[in-house]
Amino acid sequence: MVFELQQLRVIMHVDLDYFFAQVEEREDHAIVGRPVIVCVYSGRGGDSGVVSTANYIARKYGVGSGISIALAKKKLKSVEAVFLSVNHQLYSMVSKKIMCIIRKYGDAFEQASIDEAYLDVTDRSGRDFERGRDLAIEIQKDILTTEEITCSIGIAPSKLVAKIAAGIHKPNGITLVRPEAVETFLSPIPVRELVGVGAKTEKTLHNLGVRTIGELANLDLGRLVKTFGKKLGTYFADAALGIDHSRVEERGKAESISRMSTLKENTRDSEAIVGELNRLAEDLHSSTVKDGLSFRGITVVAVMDDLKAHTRSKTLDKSSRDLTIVKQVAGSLLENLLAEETNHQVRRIGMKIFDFAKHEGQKQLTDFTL
Ligand code: DCP
Ligand code: CA
Ligand code: CA
Repeated sequence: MVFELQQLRVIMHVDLDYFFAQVEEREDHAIVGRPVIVCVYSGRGGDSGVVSTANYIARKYGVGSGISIALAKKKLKSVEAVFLSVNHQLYSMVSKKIMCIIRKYGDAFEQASIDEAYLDVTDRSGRDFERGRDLAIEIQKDILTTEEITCSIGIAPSKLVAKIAAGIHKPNGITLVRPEAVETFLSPIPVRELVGVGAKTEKTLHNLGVRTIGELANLDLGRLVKTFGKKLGTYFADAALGIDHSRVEERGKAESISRMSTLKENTRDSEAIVGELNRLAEDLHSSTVKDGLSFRGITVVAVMDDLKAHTRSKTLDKSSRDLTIVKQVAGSLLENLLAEETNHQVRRIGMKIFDFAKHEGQKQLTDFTL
C-alpha cells in the first residue's frame, strides 16, 4: 500500500493487561503467583455467576472471561486459586488515573473502554515509528512506576491495525506495524479480531470460506456488498487491507450507560420484573442526573432462561431527565417484549439509557464507567 507522507499517521493502542485481576494483585501482593479469578456473582447464591477476567496463571488452566465460576473452580481444583468478587469502583478509579497518564503522551487521545485508549502520536513522533516505539516504552514505564500496572501497546498507521497489534505480545509487550508491513501483518489473523465482526458475521464469513483477514482481502467487493450491504461490505473490504481513516477523537461523553441484574428466580411475572427494572431505572437516573445529563434513548434487555438476550428500545421525542418517564417507557418496552417472546421465562433484566444531552451550566462529565 502506498502512503502519502502527509496522510501517514502514527497511532497507538494501549490495552491494560488482565486488568481487573492485575488491580487485585496490586492491592494484595500476597496473591501474586497464584491463579486469580475475578468473578461476577449472580446473587443467586453459591457459585452462580461468570468469570469477569483471570490472570495469566489461571488462563493456563483454561480459565478466562465469560466461563461460569463453577467451571473455573473445576478447572482449578488442583491448585490454590484466589476467587474474588468484582470491585468496579476500584477498577474505574485506577482506570481514570491511568488514562490521565496516557493522554499526556498524545497529540490526540481517545479512551475506548475501561482499559484501553488510542493515541495519535504523529506530530509527537515526527512520523517516525522508531520514535513511536520509544514513546510506547516511556508510557509503559510511567504507568508501571505510578500505578503498578502493566500494559501492551500496538503502534501502526491506523486505529484498526494498532488495536490488533496491541493484542499480539501480551502481557507488557510492544508491537510495531510499519505502513509497508500492514497487509502481511493482518493476513493470517482470524477475521473475528476485526472490529465489527461478531459471532454471527464470523459464521457468515466462514460460510464464504473466509477465516483470515488475508482471505477477506481476496474476496470480491461485489460479493461482500451483496452479503453485507454497501456500508458494511465496503468497510470489510477496506478493513482487510488495514485501511481505516477514523480519527483519534476524545469522546465528549459516554454513549450509553447500563445496568443489569439477575432475578431471584426465572419468571414471566411482569410485576416482579418491573420491580427490578424500577430499581435499575433509579440507579441509572441518579448517575445521569448527578452528571447533569438528560437522555433520549431507553433500552430494555431481557436474558431469557435459554440465555438468549432480547432488546426493545425507544427514542423519546425530546431529551428527558424525568424518572417517571423512564419507568413508564421501560415498563411498556418490557410488556411488548413479553408479549412477543412467549416461549421463555426471564432470567436477567437490564436497562440502558443513551443519546445523552448536556444541561447548560453543569459540571463536565468525568466519571462515567465505560
Ligand atoms: N471484562 C469482563 N467480561 C468480559 C471481558 C472483559 O468483565 N467478557 C472486563 C474484565 C477485564 C476488562 O474488562 O479485566 C478488560 O477486558 P479485556 O478484554 O481487555 O481483558 P483483560 O484486560 O482482562 O485481559 P488482556 O490481558 O487479555 O487484555
Ligand atoms: Ca486488557
Ligand atoms: Ca481491553
